Amino acid sequence: MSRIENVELRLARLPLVRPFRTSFGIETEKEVIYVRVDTGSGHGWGECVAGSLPDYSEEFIQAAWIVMRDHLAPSLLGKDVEPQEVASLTSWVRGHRMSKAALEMAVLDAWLRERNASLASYLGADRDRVACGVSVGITDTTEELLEQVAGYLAEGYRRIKLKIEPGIDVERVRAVREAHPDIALSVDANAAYSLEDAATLRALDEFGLLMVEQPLPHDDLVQHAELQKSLATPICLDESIRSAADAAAAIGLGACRIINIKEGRVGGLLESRRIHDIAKGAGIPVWCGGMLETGVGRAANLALAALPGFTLPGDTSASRRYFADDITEPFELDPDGTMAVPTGPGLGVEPRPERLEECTVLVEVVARA
Ligand code: NPG
Repeated sequence: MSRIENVELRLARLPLVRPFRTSFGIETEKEVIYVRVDTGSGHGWGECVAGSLPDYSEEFIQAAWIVMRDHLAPSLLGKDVEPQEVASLTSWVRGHRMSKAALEMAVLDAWLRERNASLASYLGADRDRVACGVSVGITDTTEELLEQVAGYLAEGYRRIKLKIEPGIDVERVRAVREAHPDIALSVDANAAYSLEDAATLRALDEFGLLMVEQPLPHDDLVQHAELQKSLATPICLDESIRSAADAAAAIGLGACRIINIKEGRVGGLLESRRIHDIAKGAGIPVWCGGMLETGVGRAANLALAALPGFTLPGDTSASRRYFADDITEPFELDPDGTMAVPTGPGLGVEPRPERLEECTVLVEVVARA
């Protein structure tokens, strides 16, 4: 590819349609860093999924900004970088996977645009639409939850995932299951339980859930393996899987029967594909998670979710589930619960310039010395 001339970082804020509550806390607006790489002949965009607070992961916006500006971008500037080289050129920085992933996404976008190829075809997608699910935050009341679930089902979503936390779990799930006996239903604990809560988690077995996602701490595999032995419901790991090596270890230990892949959490789209390949080889279904991405990151998720091993609906919801006015043209759900995978070069979408300006609160450009 042509040399990387500069890397632009943009901090933006987009209001959320409704507050999103998980076992970590409540988010009312989406704060996001966009990364734009410019080469002599073109450009590419990436979206960094690091959150405002170091709660879901130790990564967070302010740290991501510094590590991209002072360490990662300078490692790429002035070089002809192939997408697969982003990981090796930045491997001297420990961790910071979400930041590395955002830069890799931008390089991939620019590189694919030069070749007039779509991200989905480059990754090896075998379909042009993907089945979509939706993640429902913790509500104040069961009535509110039932109302939201009914609304999403009416829109066509093919799988409902309920956020749970200790004390707001079994009865909530029972209420939703009774109202909708046949839907694909799952729960996500975001690491809020411990092995001592095994009885509560076992109580979920009677609801025929597709999976219970990340019940135990993020840095544990052994206890998940222990728990899985006594649960009928498949455990899906999210936070615990940060690399292809983690995925192989988790599968080997029997710590999960399903894996949620998020490109940011695992350091990029190429590592995501490696996890997909390992899981597929082991007969473990994967699906594409979401981190309240705006249109840029959503496009990348849709491309990934179109790979053959992604056999369960992902958290690849429509733009309007989160944003009244997304940064790109909005992604829309078909009434059959599927969404089209972008087919244009690279990510197939770009931030709309006026919307980007409106939402931007800070810009810094890291240029070649
Ligand atoms: O649809 O983008 C989405 C959100 C899906 O529930 C969702 N994401 O724990 O998986 C999660 C959760 C999350 C959101 C995690 C934001 C981290 C940040």
